[in-house]
Amino acid sequence: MSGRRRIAFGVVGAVIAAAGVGTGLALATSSPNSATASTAALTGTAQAAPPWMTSQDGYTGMMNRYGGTAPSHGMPGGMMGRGMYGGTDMGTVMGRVLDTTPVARMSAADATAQARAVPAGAVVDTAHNRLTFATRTVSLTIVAAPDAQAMFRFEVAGMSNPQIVVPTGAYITLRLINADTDMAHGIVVTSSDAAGAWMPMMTSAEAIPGAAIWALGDADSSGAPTETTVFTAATAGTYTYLCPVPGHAQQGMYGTLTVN
Ligand SMILES: [Cu+2]
Repeated sequence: MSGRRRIAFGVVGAVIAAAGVGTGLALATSSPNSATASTAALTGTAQAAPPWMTSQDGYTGMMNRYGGTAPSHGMPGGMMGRGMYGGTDMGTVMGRVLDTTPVARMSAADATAQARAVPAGAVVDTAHNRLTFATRTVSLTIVAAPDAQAMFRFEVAGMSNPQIVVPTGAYITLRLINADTDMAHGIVVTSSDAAGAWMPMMTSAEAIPGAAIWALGDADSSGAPTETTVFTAATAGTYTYLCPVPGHAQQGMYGTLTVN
């Protein structure tokens, strides 16, 4: 392993540690207050610690495999502050390693078709880049697009990062497909304005229980990784869906989920 790779994985270790701390703090501070009161009213499939934090196949496994213990001095500022295209993109590193995690996959052709398909019960408004569901049962497929198509974008019903509108109380089955061959992507529904943060995973728990698929590895010759989660949008409001991989939301990988 080159020195550069080792540095990259060291950074991943730091991110894991930081994300762990961040998540811990988020959980610890989730007692009722103005910021989280609405969350308490929401229902859905409870999700404990994100699997990547504990799974041997996830970030922890990545640390173990590469002998990484998190540097106590925190992030190398230069690397965390830039380098999106310099070979140190966190998604690139994560995608490669998460690629070893067994998940369901679909062909690239199917992933492309899913990115264009209009979900049942939904109306497409391309003029407003909006997808509106009239039904309370929502089956939503979101595709993290390959770079060639749209870098750092979610593709839904032929639109990029559309506003998604669902009725209050909608039971949402959310499927994420990572069609990107060289980057990990995930999706989290958050109530906060975290899209501009470098590491939204540190500061944002999912606003609706269950509304998170933290990361899927690279698409490869065996197909595009896909995972499904379910949650209920019980409380009206405006939420942000974003990719929690460091830097991706900041690069524009986010959109609005409106519950009304
Ligand atoms: Cu991403």
